[in-house]
Amino acid sequence: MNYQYWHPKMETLPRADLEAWQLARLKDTAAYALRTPFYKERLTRAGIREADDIKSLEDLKRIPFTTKHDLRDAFPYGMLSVPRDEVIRLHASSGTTGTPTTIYFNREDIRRWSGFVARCIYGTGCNKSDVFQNMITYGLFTGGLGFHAGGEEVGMLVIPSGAGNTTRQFKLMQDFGTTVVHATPSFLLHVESRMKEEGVSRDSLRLKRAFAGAEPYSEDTRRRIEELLGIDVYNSYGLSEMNGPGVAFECQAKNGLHLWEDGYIAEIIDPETLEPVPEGETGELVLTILCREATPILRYRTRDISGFSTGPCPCGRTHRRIRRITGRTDDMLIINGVNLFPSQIEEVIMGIKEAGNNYLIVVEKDGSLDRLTVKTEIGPDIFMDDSRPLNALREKIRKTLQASITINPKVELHEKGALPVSEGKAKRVQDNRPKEV
Ligand code: DLL
Repeated sequence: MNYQYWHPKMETLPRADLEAWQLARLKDTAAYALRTPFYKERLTRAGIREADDIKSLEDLKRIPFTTKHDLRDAFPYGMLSVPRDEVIRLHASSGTTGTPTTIYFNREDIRRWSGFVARCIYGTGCNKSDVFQNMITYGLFTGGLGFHAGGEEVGMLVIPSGAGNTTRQFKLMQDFGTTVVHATPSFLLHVESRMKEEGVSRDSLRLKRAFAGAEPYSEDTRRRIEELLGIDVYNSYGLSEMNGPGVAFECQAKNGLHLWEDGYIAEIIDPETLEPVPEGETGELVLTILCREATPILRYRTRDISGFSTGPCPCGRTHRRIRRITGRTDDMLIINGVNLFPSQIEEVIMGIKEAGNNYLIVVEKDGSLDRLTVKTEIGPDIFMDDSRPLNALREKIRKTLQASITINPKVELHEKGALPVSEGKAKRVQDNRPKEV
């Protein structure tokens, strides 16, 4: 494989140099953080009154974690560390679960962010001859503008199609010969299942690659999208608190996501004890941003569950890789005392080829017990009026799920297109149990 690097020197920097870079950048970031009342108080209490009080990367551990709660408390301007006039953009989380969190960027911050996204895109083998259709939400969400800028930086022809409207997406793909798309994995699956109805054949498209992220998905889902569309799918990870996309990305070796350590310091902790887990073990990802002046965030608890991949990557990059994120610590369902992550269900469904591309997990109370129902669309080769294959599929899903999750779910099969589709992040779980107070 001929691996290509956007920033060859930085992407293959020896570890010692990378750590020296991180230390210098951590000091810069702390200097900006000390300008905000929130961090001034926190850092001073940790014995860091000025940036030079940080002598080594180990000193990071003296700084307390930052949580989503802290960012909300600081809304709207409490985390801003440069004069308002220097800020040229903001992005915000949707705020559907409470006060939104806002991140500010100055010109340099935007430039650096675009550079990281360009690095991700280029590392998958794209170049300026590509036509890139960005099928993700623009606006306050970082996925649209983040990838847009990265794509332009690489020099690709960027089509800012945004999410939704599959008919128009197909038209754009055909008119302009789109070679690369970016979307959530659930939207990619939806696009694929609409192809037949829209009379679009795979051969009428010139697609080669897709970037898929913004929500968890399994290796089986990746494989399904790759096989159905005949393309390469690359996993893309990021979060708005850390700019958005461009934090970690798969290279062409596709064995873990390189986390750009010149832009971020990553730690994996045990979410209960808050201590670091042994190297390679799974835990909660904690990130410190090193590439943003206007909103520095130190030791942010992402709630995302992952771990470092071990061993070097054949691509030659020195930046450590994290494993595919399986979910969030706050995603976990407890069904009659058994812990369950939605990703475990997804893995089973996507591994059964007769099952369709969409599913929904419903949890309800049945007396004092919890009841789990998994609603699944059927694949194109099965018909709702043909009861034998239908019953066989239902039983196959039920048995495989039971063996995997040790809970016996009810399985409901639905016609293709019957379950709700989201243009952005998929809402896979409906927990209808009364909330405990
Ligand atoms: O989703 C940024 C983004 C846009 C990433 C486009 C990739 C592509 P938020 O809306 O703040 O930002 O949501 C961040 O989404 O903490 C994870 O829980 C989840 N997430 C993002 N990427 C992945 C991924 C954007 N590849 C939250 N795998 C994160 C699993 C992901 N989960």
